[in-house]
Amino acid sequence: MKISAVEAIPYAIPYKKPLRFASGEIRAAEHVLVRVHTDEGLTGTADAPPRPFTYGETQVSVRSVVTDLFGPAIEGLSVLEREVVHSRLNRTVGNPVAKAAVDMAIWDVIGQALGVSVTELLGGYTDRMRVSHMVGFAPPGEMVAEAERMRDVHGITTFKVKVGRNPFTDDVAACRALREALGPDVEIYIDGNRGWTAGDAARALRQLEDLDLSFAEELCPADDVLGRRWLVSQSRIPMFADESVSRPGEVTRELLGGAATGISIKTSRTGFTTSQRLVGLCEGLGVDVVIGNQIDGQLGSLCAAAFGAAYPITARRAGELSNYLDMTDDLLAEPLEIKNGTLHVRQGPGLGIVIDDDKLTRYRQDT
Ligand code: MUC
Ligand code: MG
Repeated sequence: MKISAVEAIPYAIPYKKPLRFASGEIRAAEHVLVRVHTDEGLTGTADAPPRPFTYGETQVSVRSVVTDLFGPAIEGLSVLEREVVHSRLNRTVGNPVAKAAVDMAIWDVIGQALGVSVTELLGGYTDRMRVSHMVGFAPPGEMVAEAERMRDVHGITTFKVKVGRNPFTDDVAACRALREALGPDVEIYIDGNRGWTAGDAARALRQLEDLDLSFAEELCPADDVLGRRWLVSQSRIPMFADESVSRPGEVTRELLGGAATGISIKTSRTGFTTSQRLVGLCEGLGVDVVIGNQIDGQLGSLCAAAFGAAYPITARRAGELSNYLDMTDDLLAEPLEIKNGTLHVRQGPGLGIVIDDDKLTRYRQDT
């Protein structure tokens, strides 16, 4: 079965409220729906959520690189020639989100052709993921109210709290309010999106010490090379790398350089093929991972859950799978449902994605 065309459809769906964090904010999901068509009539689907403030990709650039560069480079290849696909995509160093969507859509086609789910194809470890909810910047009372709503309505008991503000004491106050309101049984960790200096991060971690945080993510920039090592060397909790590790080589450099002790894997950034390599790399090195959220909609969250459920190392921690709840609408014909803090993987074949055509017509931006 050969790839006959790759389609990229820009669409925009507003958020109910903006999600704010140290490196930016999201008011609308301005994503690109990627479809890989084949000569046998099967079509694979995935989502590309550009993050201009992180990787520099935009909705316009993703659409253009998929239709003008990546699509033509892989048309005519068999969907099973995955290494050829990747060697052609990886001639380009950047554009992780565009590459990831093409990769995941190809896995969707393969699953459909074989009549099995992508989770089964990848590893088939379990059929569900515990869910972690990401709480963005707001006054502490609002952050607490959001976390309580997620706990009460969806049963979520793991929370990633955005930090990285200046002064850092605002974040310390928010984390303290969350721990006091939610009690000792919920899991809390923090993500700084490079907002602090290593010195402020060290001071903040000392002030947060009694809050039983599980780990901290990307508190300061990767280019603070010695600062990050210094921070890791004194931290009493694991330090995860996220946007600094969008390629396997970067993962190796950050881990072996002593600048991180855990890794966030985002399928929106490394697709299934490269994420699979990261799993092997981290397993081999004895390094913990978390399934992260690139502020995905339901399609992206479905893909992240499909991947996370495939391996013990990725299913161990709660995955960040709930931020689509902040969107006013979505493209899936059958919405995802988080119950008792758990998201079940959609059964195949493939990824089990069915797009609501009326919604796509309403939200697409190319007509
Ligand atoms: C995260 O984990 O950092 C914010 C920016 C981005 O690229 O992803 C989000 C969440
Ligand atoms: Mg992060």
